Amino acid sequence: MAGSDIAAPPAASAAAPETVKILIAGGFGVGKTTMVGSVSEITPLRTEEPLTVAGLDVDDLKGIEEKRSTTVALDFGRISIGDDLVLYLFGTPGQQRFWFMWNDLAIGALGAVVLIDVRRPESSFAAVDFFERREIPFVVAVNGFHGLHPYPAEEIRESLALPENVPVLLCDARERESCRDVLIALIDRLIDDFTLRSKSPD
Ligand SMILES: Nc1nc2c(ncn2[C@@H]2O[C@H](COP(=O)(O)OP(=O)(O)OP(=O)(O)O)[C@@H](O)[C@H]2O)c(=O)[nH]1
Ligand SMILES: [Mg+2]
Repeated sequence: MAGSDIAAPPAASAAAPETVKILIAGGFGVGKTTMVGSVSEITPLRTEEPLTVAGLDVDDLKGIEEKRSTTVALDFGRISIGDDLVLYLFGTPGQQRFWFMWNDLAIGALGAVVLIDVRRPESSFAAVDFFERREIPFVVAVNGFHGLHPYPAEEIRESLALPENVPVLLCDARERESCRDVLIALIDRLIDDFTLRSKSPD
């Protein structure tokens, strides 16, 4: 009987992955909900409400006349990058009347994707300002609606007056791989920023 009633020690459990909160932001109808849904490995949480005649005065549908619903609070999804990193994705609402929620959504976020509709880049200018002012690192992802990318990334960088350390990527918010590449570029930027900070003398 010696030793038979001694339970074997539990197998060493793998270290829990790091979790990081990321915002998917940008103007009205640029494809934020689509991006979170394309890339999430869980069924995303959505808070979509139909656009109705009552909102015609406040919902600027110019250029996105086919839009039928809008995010009224947030999107939520999750994606694992390898075994040791999990990204929690929070999609912001896009309409100006819901922007007050961005401050709360940004709490604890390590980084952001600013999504731009290639046909209406001005609709995401405020999102660029938002993250610049709060010094939250971000990448710009240009969603080529209908897969069209008439402007090279460098032209878009110039038009937004973005510094060299802000990656600008061309993407398709409907394609998982494309959205994943955007998130990996953001993680690379976060690592670069962290490395730079840890080398700085103060
Ligand atoms: N053709 C095309 N349609 C897209 C693309 N991305 C999004 N859409 C469509 O455009 C519409 C708006 O996309 P959403 O993902 O709801 O945009 P959003 O930024 O979340 O919108 P709000 O939350 O209302 O600001 C939806 O009908 C999408 O199916 C794209 O890359 N190409
Ligand atoms: Mg949305």
